[in-house]
Amino acid sequence: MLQLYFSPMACSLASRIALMEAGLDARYHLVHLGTKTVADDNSDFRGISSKGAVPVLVLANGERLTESAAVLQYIADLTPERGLAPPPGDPDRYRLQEWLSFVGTEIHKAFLFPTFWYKDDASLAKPRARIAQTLSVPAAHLTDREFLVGQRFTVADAHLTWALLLLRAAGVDVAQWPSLAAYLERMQARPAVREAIATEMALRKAITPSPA
Ligand SMILES: N[C@@H](CCC(=O)N[C@@H](CS)C(=O)NCC(=O)O)C(=O)O
Repeated sequence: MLQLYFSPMACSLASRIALMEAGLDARYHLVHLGTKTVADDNSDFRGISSKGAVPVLVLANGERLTESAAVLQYIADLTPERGLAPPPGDPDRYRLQEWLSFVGTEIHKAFLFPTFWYKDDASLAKPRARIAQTLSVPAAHLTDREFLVGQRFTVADAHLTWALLLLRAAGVDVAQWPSLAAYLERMQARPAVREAIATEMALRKAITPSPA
């Protein structure tokens, strides 16, 4: 069985969404990113991946795959009938990779990562100055489209959905871009997406100490 190392509401949420949209069973291992420990047995997560970052997907043959763009495409290709990625060779496959890369670099690493890990204003000035321009790209693209690629939900949508949820948590009001707000609402109406988010929100609440 596939196994996913994840942290609640981290970028690994996109992989959980993909697994659920694919209808694939998996064992889920919660990772505490602050201490880099696996909740199951308190072991060092760096023993699973030297990168110390989620997602890590353990494949049926025991190999471990990291990097959201790779993990998401791997999951999509396990169930081609679900259409979670255009098939290899289809020109739209490159569009999918274009969006996975955009979300992973321009939104995640350029904005969300510094926002959640470096809280000081000096480090955040440049990311904050850039984010509106960055988000105008998917906002314009989604003005007359239901999904990022083609006519159906793909793993690129799973990735962007996660990023938009985190943007909200990072204080970016997605409502400034009506097409993005409507898109996020549409994505959250999907049963698999809704269930994945509810599961991770509950886990996050359970492990985050409530404010005194
Ligand atoms: N390039 C990786 C980035 C993964 C990543 O940064 N994951 C975050 C959670 S969203 C993490 O585990 N951070 C812990 C760390 O980097 O120490 C990907 O796209 O999967």
